[in-house]
Amino acid sequence: MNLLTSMFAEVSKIATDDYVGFTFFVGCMAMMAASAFFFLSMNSFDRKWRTSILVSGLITFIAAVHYWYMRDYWATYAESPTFFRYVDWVLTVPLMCVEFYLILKVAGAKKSLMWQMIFWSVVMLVTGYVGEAIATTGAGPALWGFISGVAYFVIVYIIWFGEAKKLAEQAGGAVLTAHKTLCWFVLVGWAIYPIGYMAGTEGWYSFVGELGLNMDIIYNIGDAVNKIGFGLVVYSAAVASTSKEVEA
Ligand SMILES: *C/C=C(C)/C=C/C=C(C)/C=C/C1=C(C)CCCC1(C)C
Repeated sequence: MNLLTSMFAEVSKIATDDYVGFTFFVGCMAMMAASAFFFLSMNSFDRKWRTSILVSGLITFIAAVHYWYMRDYWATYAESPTFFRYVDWVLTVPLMCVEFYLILKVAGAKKSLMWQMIFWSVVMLVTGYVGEAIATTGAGPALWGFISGVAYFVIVYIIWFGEAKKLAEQAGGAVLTAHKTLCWFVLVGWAIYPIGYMAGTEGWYSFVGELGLNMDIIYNIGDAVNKIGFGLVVYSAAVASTSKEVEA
């Protein structure tokens, strides 16, 4: 009996209305399933696509491990696992920048493009973390969130109008289609995060939280959409370009 109770004590209950706990759980499963999918399908593609698919799998795999922790953290403390959240992002968002570079490599993308994007993504995340976890009072969150937003728009500019766009147009075909879709993911999908930030921090935008929106649920939805979605865009591009080569 003692053994049984101590065994069961390891597992915390999820209340039926604990939507944060629920989305952590489902997010974790979805990231694991997506990783298995990307890793196992990798070798059916042409060499030049394999690294891109591998990176898609790494992104969802890193997220799966973090979601495993975040789910437990939430279940134990009923608090937002801010630290794990940002460790996850600071690893996976730069990998998404690498993904842009990898698909544009056929058009001659330079490493400098990748490093530029990685730099701005790290600025975006570090300043976001400061606003969410360190400078959490007064004008802090709004100010740091604003700086983070500027870095975000620099990334949007590079891929929509800058060097990345020119390269995608030169490449054409499956690369251009994939690039365009990824651009929409960054403009619309990534914009989910600042909404979560506004819902969870204090500032002039407190009305967002008062609407009943929850930061963790919004972040969890954002992660599922963006990490799995990004990977699937790259996967479709690989499928499209591989089947074209078979026909030819
Ligand atoms: C897989 C994780 C991804 C794609 C995370 C993306 C995160 C962002 C685009 C976060 C952006 C933020 C702002 C633009 C302003 C407020 C602070 C942040 C960090 C939430």
